[in-house]
Amino acid sequence: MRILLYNPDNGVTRNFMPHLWMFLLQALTPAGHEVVLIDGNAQPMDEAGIARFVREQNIGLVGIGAMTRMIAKAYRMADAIRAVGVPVVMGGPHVTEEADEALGRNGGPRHADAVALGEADETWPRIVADAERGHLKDIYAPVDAFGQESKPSLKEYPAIPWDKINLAQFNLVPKMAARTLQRIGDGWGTFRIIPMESGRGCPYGCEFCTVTGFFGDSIRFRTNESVVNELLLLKARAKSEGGQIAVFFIDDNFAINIKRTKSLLRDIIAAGAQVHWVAQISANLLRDEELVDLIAASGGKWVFIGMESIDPTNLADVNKGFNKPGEYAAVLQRLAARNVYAITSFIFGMDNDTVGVAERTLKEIRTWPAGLPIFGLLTPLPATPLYKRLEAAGRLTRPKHWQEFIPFAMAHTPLKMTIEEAHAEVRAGWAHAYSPEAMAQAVDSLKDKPLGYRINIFIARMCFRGIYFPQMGPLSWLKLIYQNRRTIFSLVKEGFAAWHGRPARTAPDESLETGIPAA
Ligand code: B12
Ligand code: SF4
Repeated sequence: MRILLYNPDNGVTRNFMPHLWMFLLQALTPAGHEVVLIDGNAQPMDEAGIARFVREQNIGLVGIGAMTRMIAKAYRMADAIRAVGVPVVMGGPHVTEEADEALGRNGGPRHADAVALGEADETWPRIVADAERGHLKDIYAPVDAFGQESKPSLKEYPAIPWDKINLAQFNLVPKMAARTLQRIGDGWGTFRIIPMESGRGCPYGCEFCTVTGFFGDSIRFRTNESVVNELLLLKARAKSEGGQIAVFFIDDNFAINIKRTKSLLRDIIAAGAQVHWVAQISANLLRDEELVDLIAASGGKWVFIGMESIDPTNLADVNKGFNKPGEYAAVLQRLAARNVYAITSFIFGMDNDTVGVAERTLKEIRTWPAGLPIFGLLTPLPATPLYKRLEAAGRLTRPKHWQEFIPFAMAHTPLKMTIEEAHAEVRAGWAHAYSPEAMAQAVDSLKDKPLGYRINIFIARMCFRGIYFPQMGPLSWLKLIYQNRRTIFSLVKEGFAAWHGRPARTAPDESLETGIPAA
């Protein structure tokens, strides 16, 4: 049977990284089936396009995975596929919490023939077998022989065949530049950000987060050996095709068990398996100097930190009191001292936020080493403690907000601001943090660093914004480039000066040790 695994885009912004679940389920598919992957972020498709694709390619089963904000599109695509007679199974965090919605059991239309609840590592082979026999069940739940929920152990993790998978759709280097760039340095003909997990689960239970409920509060890890082998495979592939690879460790808290993280990083270094990598680590775990040394030595370039707020009352409200705003600056300096930078994530519209929260936050950010700030709004995702609290208090204004995805729009009323004021704050956060002046300031604040690092920060800032903020199409890119022409010109000028051996701010031998351009 030919199986299509499809991940929809949200129709507004674009991710730069493919989704792990597709590669994982592909690797877990029993022999004898052919699996085709389409990520809507890389290959945008509409309903007619996907219906044509499944018919022309003789697809016998479609698997769709989606986050809450992509679910409306996922349902539309599923409807189009089912209309041409091909069964659809849906999985992922949203349908796990809203299975009745996907199955049309709550009064709405049915979108999926079957739903895979929770982690599907062990149920997927069963789903494929049932689909082949034409006997799909409505619901597949990960349970043991006694009907108890069972979480897959990651000790026997499948080897994802990165050396063989067709990754053409995930190359971030534009086609027309690939040939030329292949000859630069070790080769830049391809550049891909690859998702990889080393463990699952998070015990912290922040109120707005899906993870503790979905993956559980006990953490499961892969063996160091399996992670190292995967890195080596990826590294070899990049080398063989004259390209670059960076890895996003998608673990929710990569250093949740510091001892184990250190042992993994030491094994990566010992095996020469370093690639440039990004990971999510909470600020409280980055107090450990040895950990930060190992992060840098093992290829760590960017750390995503869920700072959420600079206000301790807000943090306590969402059960994230372990974040201490007073130590954010020290944590970021500790990272920057090793040339590791931070993606700092903030949420506005929290209950103690008042008008001006964006400017207060930006004022703090400007005192920190340059990084990639991101701003979102507090969003009640289905089944989270936050959703339940706001629902009980009658504060949800759009209880089924996912049925119509609107970027940067609240679904409840904050306590000390209006919804419109919260929207204005998030717009101000993005506008000021990524204005041409802020970009220039970020590059300039790194004047003691090699040119490569400054170029890296600049490119990362240009690209990263596009994951969260609409930045689609060549025109909006050209506009962005034009607005930032001064910074681009000064970086290029400095690069030429260094290249021609003229005195420049940067020593030539260190000038092109770039990190990854985007995460
Ligand atoms: C990496 C990541 C991202 C990446 C992009 C996604 C990517 N390319 O991988 C980035 C950093 C860009 C990102 C952004 C956002 N993310 Co995010 N992200 C993650 C993260 C950390 C890892 C995803 C992952 O690969 N997990 C590991 C795989 C193995 O798990 P999985 O995807 O759930 O798949 C398993 C099962 O769900 C199931 N399954 C999944 N799909 C399918 C499909 C089928 C057919 C079947 C059978 C089974 C199945 O089987 C898999 C194996 O067991 C998760 C948290 C997490 N730990 O999952 C959050 C998470 C998915 N993100 C989340 C959110 C909210 C966001 C943002 C909206 C944040 C924001 N406010 O801006 C943005 C949206 C971006 C956008 N473009 O719209 C939420 C989603 C909650 C929800 N209900 O939808 C999560 C769960 C985190 C959280 N705090 O709650 N994210
Ligand atoms: S630390 Fe991160 S992953 Fe863990 S519960 Fe909080 S937000 Fe979710």
